[in-house]
Amino acid sequence: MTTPTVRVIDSHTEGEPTRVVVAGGPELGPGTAAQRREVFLEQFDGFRSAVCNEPRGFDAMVGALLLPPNDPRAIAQVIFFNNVACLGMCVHGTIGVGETLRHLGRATSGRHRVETPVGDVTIDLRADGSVAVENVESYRTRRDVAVETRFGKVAGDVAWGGNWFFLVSHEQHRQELLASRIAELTDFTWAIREALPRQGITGTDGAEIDHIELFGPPLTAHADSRNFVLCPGREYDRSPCGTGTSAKMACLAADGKLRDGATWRQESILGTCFTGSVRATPRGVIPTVAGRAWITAESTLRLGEDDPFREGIRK
Ligand code: PYC
Repeated sequence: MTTPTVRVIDSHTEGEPTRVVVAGGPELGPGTAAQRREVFLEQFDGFRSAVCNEPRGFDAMVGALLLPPNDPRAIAQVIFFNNVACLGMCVHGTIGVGETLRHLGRATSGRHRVETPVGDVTIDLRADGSVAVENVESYRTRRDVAVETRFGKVAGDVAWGGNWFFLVSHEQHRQELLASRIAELTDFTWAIREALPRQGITGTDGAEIDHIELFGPPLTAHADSRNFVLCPGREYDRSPCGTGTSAKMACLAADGKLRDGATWRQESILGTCFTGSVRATPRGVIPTVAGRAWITAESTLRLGEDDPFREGIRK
């Protein structure tokens, strides 16, 4: 019997890894990205875990299943997933997908539509090597909500940027955002993450807030802000988190602190940067976030039938 194989292209976007599945992924049938994600969640969780988790991946890996689009005007459909679940949208991952399509010769410079489970986005493959993503509409739903944690009371905003975020300013958290403090920052943000559902603080329709974002002053001269972002699987985002940057810009715009077309430079905990801007909508903003991705590997994963960790090491 031949061993099932999966062809992947790995990249990192400003430090955060993306593994694009280009062949050997599951057959999800016809449909929109949201419909196919339901099938993926119900029937192929082992595949998700095999691609992201050890021994083939590691906890920070974000997978992107590349699918044919539902609407032929789009270049591709993508479902994003990580070590524990599926994501709604993923901007760093979309930048990685854009760079992968360019690397494969499947996309030329310029703008292309990409279907995701939370709506269509547009990628712009730029001549300078960067990729800009016009993300889904982003907006704040709650401002200055207090949550009681084992570190004390912390107030933050709830906003959608393609995933749900709880955003906390430096005045509120008082943490030093240094790469040498990733363990402490993870512990602090995980305490917020656990406290939110206990205190009934959710996104729209009871949606779980599964990303926590702390802000502070930038360490580099060109940036406007630095962040630390905790992702759903208890890993931190090595990039400035594009959906998190979208949520942040939606909050700034709602406070009258970011006007249409002005530039926002968001620095990550590793010092890498995304450049963003917004266009106002009646509910919030349409954000554009740009950064660079670098291809790191082209590999074939083998999912041996007799491999005890065929579906990865699940926690
Ligand atoms: O860039 O949107 C993002 C993202 C979400 C989770 C990890 N990165």
